[in-house]
Amino acid sequence: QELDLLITGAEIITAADRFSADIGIRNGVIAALGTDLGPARETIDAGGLLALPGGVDAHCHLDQPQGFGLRMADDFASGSRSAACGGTTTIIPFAAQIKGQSLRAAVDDYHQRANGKSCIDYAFHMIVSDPAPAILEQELPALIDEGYTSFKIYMTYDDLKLNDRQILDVLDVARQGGALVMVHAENSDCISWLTDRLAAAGKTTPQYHATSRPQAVEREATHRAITFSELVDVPILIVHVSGSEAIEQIRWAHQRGQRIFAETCPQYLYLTAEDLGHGHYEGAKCICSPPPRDSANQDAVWQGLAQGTFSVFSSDHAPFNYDDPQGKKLKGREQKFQYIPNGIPGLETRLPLLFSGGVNGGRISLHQFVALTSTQPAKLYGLYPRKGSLMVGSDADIALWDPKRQVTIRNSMLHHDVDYTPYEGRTVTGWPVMTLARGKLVSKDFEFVGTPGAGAFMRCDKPML
Ligand code: DUC
Ligand code: ZN
Ligand code: ZN
Ligand code: ZN
Repeated sequence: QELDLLITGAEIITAADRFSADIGIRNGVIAALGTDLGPARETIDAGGLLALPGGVDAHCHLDQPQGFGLRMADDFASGSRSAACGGTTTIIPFAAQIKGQSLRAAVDDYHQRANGKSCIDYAFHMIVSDPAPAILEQELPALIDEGYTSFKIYMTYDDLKLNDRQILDVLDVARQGGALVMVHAENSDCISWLTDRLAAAGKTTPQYHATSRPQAVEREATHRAITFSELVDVPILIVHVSGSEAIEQIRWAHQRGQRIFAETCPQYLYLTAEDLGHGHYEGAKCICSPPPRDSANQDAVWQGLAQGTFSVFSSDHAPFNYDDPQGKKLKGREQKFQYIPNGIPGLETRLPLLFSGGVNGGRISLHQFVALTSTQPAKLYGLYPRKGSLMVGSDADIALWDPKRQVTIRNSMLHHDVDYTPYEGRTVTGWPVMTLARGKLVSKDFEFVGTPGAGAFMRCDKPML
């Protein structure tokens, strides 16, 4: 039987292996790996390129409604397009429950938002902000069984945060259902107390965002979350870990034999708190939470990646325009750090930034790169081996990398709908010059060639821990 597509000449890299083989694709699936795979309707010559499993971006926010007249800049069309052009073939954004809303209604709402728009496959994590009895007893267990096997909880933000008692209740439901809970670990009262003190002293420019959320508030909440995980006896994953102090807590837990998983993001490798102070207000472009730290902490995060403290490397893409009344500029409102929406864009730059500094910088191996950006998130969120590897039978989600290609990042070349990138002007080495999703080209030579709506919703299996 004829192949739909044959990719020849690439070196195949997975989390475990490196070998030369042609890739035969039929019906969107990898049908064969080897030589002399027979006739194909189309062929891509990938000589000199590396074939990696497409990236799985397990932490991104798309089309998430905001209060105060703010609005995210990317929906599922522009967000998935940008991801695809950066070598990512699966995204797992959030279906966020609003307090008082049923969880089922939240999930339905996000299906509407994604339907017909995403050009690559997607799954959902839920955000549980209101663990009312009916939600804990009925909705959450039912949704876990239907393929929503992970959810995020917050220890900060008034509209999202759970108290300690609620966190224990929610973790217990995860234990019973075999779900994975992602924890945003920052101490809410400490942040609001520090913020009020800064405000009283007139310190409200963007640089004070970092002052209001020092590592201590992240360290304390990380430790508390680890303690809850121990009490309930359920693994958790700490998201967007920013520096050495939270890393120490995670290592401490590992030494005690606890199953604590951890994620970090490009901003903690490439940005610092100083970036928030540039240009008086323009530092707002780099406001995210937890905030970026300093170069010593960047080194600690790199070490955590190299040593296996982290399992997952995600973008935490949370897109807001800068020069926009609905974005960072806060038109009609006082321009104070505490009102600036938290989050930065990064779906398209996630993989090249890690590849450049990590693989080409000699800090991590190619296999670690694949593990952190594709295989491990696919396993933890129940998408493996459909996603996260290049095996016969896996979806033909493939990024073809030119490992030596030098690219100076410009927002004008990116495919999101955000009016800036925090990485403007940085030069990286290595770029995914072709990306295939289910055997179809979605990006080629920095251009989007995919189809909005071609991506399918994926139900997640139980986490493979
Ligand atoms: N947490 C996230 O996960 N994303 C954006 C902002 C935040 O606080
Ligand atoms: Zn968060
Ligand atoms: Zn500087
Ligand atoms: Zn996030």
